[in-house]
Amino acid sequence: MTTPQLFQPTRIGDIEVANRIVMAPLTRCRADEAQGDLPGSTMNVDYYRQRSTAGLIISEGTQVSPVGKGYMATPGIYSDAQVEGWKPITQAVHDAGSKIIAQIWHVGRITHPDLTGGAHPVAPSAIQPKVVAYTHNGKVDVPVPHALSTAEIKDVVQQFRQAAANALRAGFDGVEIHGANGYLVDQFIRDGANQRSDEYGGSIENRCRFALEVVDACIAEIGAGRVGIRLSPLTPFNDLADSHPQAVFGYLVEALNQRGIAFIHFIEGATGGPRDVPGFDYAWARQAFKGCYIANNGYNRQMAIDAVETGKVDAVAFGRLFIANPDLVERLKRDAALNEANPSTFYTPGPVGYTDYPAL
Ligand code: 8OZ
Repeated sequence: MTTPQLFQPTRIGDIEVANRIVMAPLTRCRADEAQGDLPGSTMNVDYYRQRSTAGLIISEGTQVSPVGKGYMATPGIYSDAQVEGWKPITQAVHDAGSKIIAQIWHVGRITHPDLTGGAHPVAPSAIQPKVVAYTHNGKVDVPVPHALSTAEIKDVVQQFRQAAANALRAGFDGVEIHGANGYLVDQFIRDGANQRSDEYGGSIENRCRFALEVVDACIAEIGAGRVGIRLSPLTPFNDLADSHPQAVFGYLVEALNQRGIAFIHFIEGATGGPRDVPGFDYAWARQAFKGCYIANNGYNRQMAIDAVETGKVDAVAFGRLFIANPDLVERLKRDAALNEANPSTFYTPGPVGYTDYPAL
């Protein structure tokens, strides 16, 4: 029997990968908050090293600025100390023969001043989402965000650009712009959060402008072959929706294609939930976008093998399965039993449920 293509090498933009199995970005809330949201503890390094048989690892979301942070103990990528912190992680992954890119992230309105050092959350428009934030003071409603001025938008674009530069300095192979799941980039794209009447709102072109400016800034800094974006056209997560997802994300996919970026990482359907949500044609996107199509959401071994074999997707990203199975690639190759993930330890400090899942 020939080895399924899922397990064979390919290129994702400029990045050569040993297989088409991608570790999805996973918020784990285990950075050193007291030291300034620093990654790079021995435990963090072990966690990534254990999973470095994935062809490509996408890091947990890393905020591009203090106000871009939405959860406790998530790492940043804006300070020199954070860049230093990432280095042992990227080094360990490379030493193990894998590749790693940084997911660069701004949460926009999905946060609370208790998480941002007191800074007020920002968004395209002053529309409060029905979302709670988990802070050191407990569960709190997120406030009505401050609508960014045009000058402030330009500053955020520059923060993403700096994050891309920092990512390469830290040893990452590239970046994934977090354009999914109701965070800042997605808040501009979808009309549920964007009611602006300037050049960043209203028409589809205007609503995609911020996303494309961020993409262009990252391309200018590190080259298109090292830039990708994660999109979730249909997810209701974080209280966000769009009235015409096919039209807006169709425009965006074509604009991204023209830019020649390395990949689009699609969350198909509702994040962590049903895949069969109507409203966007992923097969169309796969044809329209000539870069690498990374698929995510609820794939199992057979679905992943079939999707790559039939050319529906180029690579498959696994989240939960990688939390619980550090050696997921080997287990999928052998069709071995999988460990169950324990959701009660997804975001808790310490090694339990983080670095203690057994390998085969
Ligand atoms: C779950 C918990 C915290 C963050 C996302 C970064 O949805 C996240 C996230 C998910 O993309």
